[in-house]
Amino acid sequence: MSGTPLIALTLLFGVSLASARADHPNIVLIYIDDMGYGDLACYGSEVNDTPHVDRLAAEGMRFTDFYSSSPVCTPARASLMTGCYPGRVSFDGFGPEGRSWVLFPGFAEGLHPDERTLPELLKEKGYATAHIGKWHLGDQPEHLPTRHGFDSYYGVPYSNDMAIMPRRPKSPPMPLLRNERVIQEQPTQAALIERYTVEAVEFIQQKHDQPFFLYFAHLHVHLPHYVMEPFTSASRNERYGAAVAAIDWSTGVILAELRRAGIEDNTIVIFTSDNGSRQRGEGGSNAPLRGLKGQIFEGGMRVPCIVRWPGVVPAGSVSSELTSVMDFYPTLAALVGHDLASLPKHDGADVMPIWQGQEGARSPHEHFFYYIRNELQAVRDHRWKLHHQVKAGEESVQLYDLVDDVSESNCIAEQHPEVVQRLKAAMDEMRVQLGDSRLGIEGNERRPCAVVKEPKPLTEFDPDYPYIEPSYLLNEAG
Ligand SMILES: [Ca+2]
Repeated sequence: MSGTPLIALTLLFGVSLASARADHPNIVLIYIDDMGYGDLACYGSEVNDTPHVDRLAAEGMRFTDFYSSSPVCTPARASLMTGCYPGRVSFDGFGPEGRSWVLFPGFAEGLHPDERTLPELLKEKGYATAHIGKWHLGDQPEHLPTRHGFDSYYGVPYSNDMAIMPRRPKSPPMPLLRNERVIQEQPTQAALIERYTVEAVEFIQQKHDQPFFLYFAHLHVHLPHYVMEPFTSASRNERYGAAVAAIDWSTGVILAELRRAGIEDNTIVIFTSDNGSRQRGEGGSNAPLRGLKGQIFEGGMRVPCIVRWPGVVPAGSVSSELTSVMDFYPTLAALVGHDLASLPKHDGADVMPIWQGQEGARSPHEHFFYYIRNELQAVRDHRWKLHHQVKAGEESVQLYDLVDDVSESNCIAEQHPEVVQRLKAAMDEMRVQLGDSRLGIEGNERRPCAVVKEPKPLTEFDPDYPYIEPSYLLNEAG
């Protein structure tokens, strides 16, 4: 008699523990810089070898219609942290008159302290949070990752071409930060992926018995391509293929570490890119999409995305639902128990039913909007994409059927005037919210970013300092 309640209690306790773990899985978000839609073997590349990332896709879900919020770095990363289109958090123009599209060393802007970032939301629910790699959301002390929800930071806070190089020999040397301290100036770039990966492994080893969020943002495959051996020798696609292989290796190390720690099944692994490839003869590919980094054709903004969560996300699945980088914020916030209505207004939506492969799960987004800085230039719904631009008073309209014409090669605007009108109206509604500088519309839902007075770069060129200037110092940028 007396044993029965004890067994029942144990079972009950066991069940609640199991569900608590499911509610607070670890999250590893691997974020690539400038990786194109066609750069992974599991997305059709025949020149890059990516066995570990391919395995991630085979064990999880691969998305065919996943978007970054911007075709360049800084705005995309602001969306990742806030779940918003860049304009909603005023991350769509920087520097004098907002003319720069991304942040440069010593710029004044950063995320506003009132924003509740993704790592802050996770931290509130007991997560250990670490950011490794490229931040690119402000290099002033007030703007660093440690001020926006990360317990720790290790990395270069912006792009890897913001460094001493032949064309800019007296630039601020590239800073490597530990939390908020510069621990090295102008590190050897080829070695950084290994240093970052070791840091990630150490974090997993230290935090494996509590929920953690690891945000690992690579410096590859942004130019310049400094890549370590043995990847350069083995590459079939020159230095670009080597950079992709290095990322794949690092991903394999992280997956192995999760397995060794026994937390593979209780960890969501996300792999995606901040924008499409430059695709200007450096080895990158957005195939079969049209367009490049910096453009609102699909190749600029539609990027690879893979989500693995064993037992929850169906293995080997493919989703063509429209999702975006902005969806991680509400999806993960809701998962750990936040009431989404209590969060600052955001543009992403909880897409967990899609991740779970629920029958009939559909994209919660009626539209997706494509911005160049604060200029709204295109919109898509589930089938159609309208480009609507005005240059020197001339209106340009293109309409494509993304289901039948993913490479945007056959404009059918004349055949579908009603679709053009409907999508134009959707753009006009969005302009009321987030503005459009080209049309002189301010936007009534824009929240300010933070701006510091008297900003300055974290480092300063010192002619007497023994910087590592290897003979292979490259002049590539972009
Ligand atoms: Ca980028």
